[in-house]
Amino acid sequence: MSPLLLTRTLPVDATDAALRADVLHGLTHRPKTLPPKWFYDARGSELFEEITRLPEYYPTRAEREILIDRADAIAAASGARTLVELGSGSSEKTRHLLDALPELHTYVPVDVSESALRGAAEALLEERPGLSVHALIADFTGALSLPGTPGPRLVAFLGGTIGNLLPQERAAFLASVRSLLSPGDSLLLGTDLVKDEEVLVAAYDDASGVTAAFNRNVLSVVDRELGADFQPADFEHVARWNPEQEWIEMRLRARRDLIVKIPELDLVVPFEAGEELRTEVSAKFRKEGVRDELDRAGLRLAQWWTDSAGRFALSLATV
Ligand code: AVJ
Repeated sequence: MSPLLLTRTLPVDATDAALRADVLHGLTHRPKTLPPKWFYDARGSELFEEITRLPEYYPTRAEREILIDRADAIAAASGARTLVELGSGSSEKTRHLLDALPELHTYVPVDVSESALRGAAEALLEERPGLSVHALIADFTGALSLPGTPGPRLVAFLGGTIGNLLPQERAAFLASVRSLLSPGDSLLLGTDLVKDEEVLVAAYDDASGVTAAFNRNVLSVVDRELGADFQPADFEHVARWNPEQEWIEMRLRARRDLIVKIPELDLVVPFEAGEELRTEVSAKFRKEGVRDELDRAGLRLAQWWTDSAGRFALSLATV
């Protein structure tokens, strides 16, 4: 079995510094915000896995359907010898792609979580002993540099996670992906699509309250990492459709007047009863919008596939 290569481009303390900066900035500006990347500690990642199995949360199943149906077309169109997966997590959905890419030489999973990378890579190497796996511990929203692996390269960014970036962040992200690609390389991008408000809101406010627990978990992360005294139960989960921006917003609404102390930041944060803290946007897309955003980053939409119910899309873009 070929060995697993692991490269860290993220300093060990980068996460801590970024969390401090994000919390300080987000809680001292109005409206208050926290970026969604801080949901995903061990508990948050478990809750997210639980979300993907909820009856209301269709995106994971819809994307899996497309990957299964189109794996051969993706393989043929990309001819990939290297698959790079940004935010790979458990690499579960990637199996379908890997299985359809017999010519694949190298898999490059990129994630901030070293434990997720090791677990996923070890499981994959058992199944595909000939595959070379070069895992990168890196933040895909920052500057990336990829190992020199054989082309063509296929860069996959699945799950609709691009929707968690704000429009300017999306533009910067796509431009940085573009800079990783040479002629013949491609990008496979998963995007959730605009649909009925009731369906969207239910997906982010499920009946069993798993998404509410996931949302409040960000407060537990700030408590643990920065010594804050948030009481998650003081906040109500809110999921709202923003029709102008065409995104779902998750918020946490203070149930009463509160004063939260964050000793590690020497910060005291007051909340008025009813005040809302925005914790996530999850943008929903249309084909024309995806095409435009790709164009502006110097990428060309070559293929557009949706699931049979038209809820989610996979785009294949080339340079
Ligand atoms: C990480 C993009 C897949 O925005 O749908 C799920 C995260 N947030 N429920 C999304 C999430 C609330 C999710 N993605």
